[in-house]
Amino acid sequence: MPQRLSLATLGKPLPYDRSAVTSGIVHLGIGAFHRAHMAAYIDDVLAFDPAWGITGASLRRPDTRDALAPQDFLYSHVVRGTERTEIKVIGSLLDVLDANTQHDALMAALCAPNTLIVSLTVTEKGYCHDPTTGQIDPGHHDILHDLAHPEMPMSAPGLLVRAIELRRAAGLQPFTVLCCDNLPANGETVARVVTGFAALRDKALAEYIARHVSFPSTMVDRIVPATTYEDRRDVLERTGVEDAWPVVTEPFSQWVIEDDFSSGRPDFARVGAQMVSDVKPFEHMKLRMLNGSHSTLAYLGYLMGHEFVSQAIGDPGIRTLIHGLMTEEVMPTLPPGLGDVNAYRDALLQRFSNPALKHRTWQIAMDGSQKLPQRLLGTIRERLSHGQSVSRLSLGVAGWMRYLTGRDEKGQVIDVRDPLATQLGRIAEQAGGDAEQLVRGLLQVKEIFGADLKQHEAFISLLITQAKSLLDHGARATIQNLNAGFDQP
Ligand code: CS2
Repeated sequence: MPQRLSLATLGKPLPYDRSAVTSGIVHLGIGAFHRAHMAAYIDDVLAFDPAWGITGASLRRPDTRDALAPQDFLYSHVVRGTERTEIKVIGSLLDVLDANTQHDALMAALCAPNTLIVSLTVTEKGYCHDPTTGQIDPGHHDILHDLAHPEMPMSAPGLLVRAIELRRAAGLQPFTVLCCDNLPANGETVARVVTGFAALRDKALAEYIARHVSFPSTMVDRIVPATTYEDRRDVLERTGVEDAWPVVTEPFSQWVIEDDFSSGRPDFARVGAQMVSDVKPFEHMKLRMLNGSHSTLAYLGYLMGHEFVSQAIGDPGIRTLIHGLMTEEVMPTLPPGLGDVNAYRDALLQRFSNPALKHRTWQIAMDGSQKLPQRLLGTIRERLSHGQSVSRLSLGVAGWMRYLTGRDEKGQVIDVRDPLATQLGRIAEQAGGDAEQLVRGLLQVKEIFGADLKQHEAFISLLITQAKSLLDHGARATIQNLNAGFDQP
């Protein structure tokens, strides 16, 4: 029977004395991305500064805690390059709390004097906000709960506001709120959502937060597929110990952080993060180039039967489409000063092609209502306002609309996951396969498309043509037809 990963069974000791590490960070949303990205950077910090250990918290499910508690919260960080795999044990996670059953412990961690940073990866849907306005959604079920039970919040905004309120009452300095989610101007967005929620409770508290709490923006980038049973078996075969929840990722990692920390921070630059005064250019490039391409190839690739990103980008038609989307429709919208953007594009195509990463198109296709505004629609708006073409970008939107019909091109059911899945599915069902009804029905969803895009007849007409082609002829033919209309790269 193989031994379970733990401090006692560690093959190679950690590069620091784990018993000397104290918690300086509470992280909300202890998912695979955080454990592959920020927690790995912090693991490097601990080699020279033990004050920045992480206390993690799961807001939705206890499964991460259940998996890691028997392992002293250690886990395997598996980096799969095209040539080799490297495994490192990460020790920066000191505890994982289940917010639903350990609420008091979580509040105690948030209010601890040595907690100076609260970071978040709660995904786009975790902020209970309207993606087109960036404002808190006062009608969100979690917000309604937290307004009714301010001392027992369950949402990320509710937890942050309650902790800041208690820290203020105890005479403690506030922590810095460090958003690590794929949102535009993520620090400003979280500040708006948190002060918006506080204002619903107590305007003076909202003003205190606006005045005293730092919300630096960040750009985060690392591809992290969901961990599979095969990944667990691979770790056991390579290390000889059983790890209930390793994380798998790529060699590439990037973290750009605005240097605005009211209560101190680790030396992030020493472990490879970039400290800047303005993250926006980096975030613009990443959200539009990587994530816009990701969502486009995810929907169209899934419809064409490609389970993994590497298969989708390996399809010549999709590769030509994505190359053209980035080169002709995204890169011209990027600000100057970002270096060699052609090289950035080519590096993205290489990263997407990594066959060692089993990154499912279905995983990326999730939560499209929360992702499309910042990944595709912002770029579309900007180009439409200048009378520029958006045909590749709009095919990504049309692909998402076709995906929402819930049936793939073989007639098999698509498991559509989205906070608005019921509403979107109803619209798609009412459309009954009619492209115009599908497009016009979905464009009415204000949380996704705002009030402007449904007025743009040229864009609507293009979407209808593309959605009709996807429904009548399939994604492959539609992509071929689109690519044929352009000079090949
Ligand atoms: C992906 C992102 O699942 C998704 O929506 O597009 O998680 C992507 O892998 C990361 O942003 C890469 O940095």
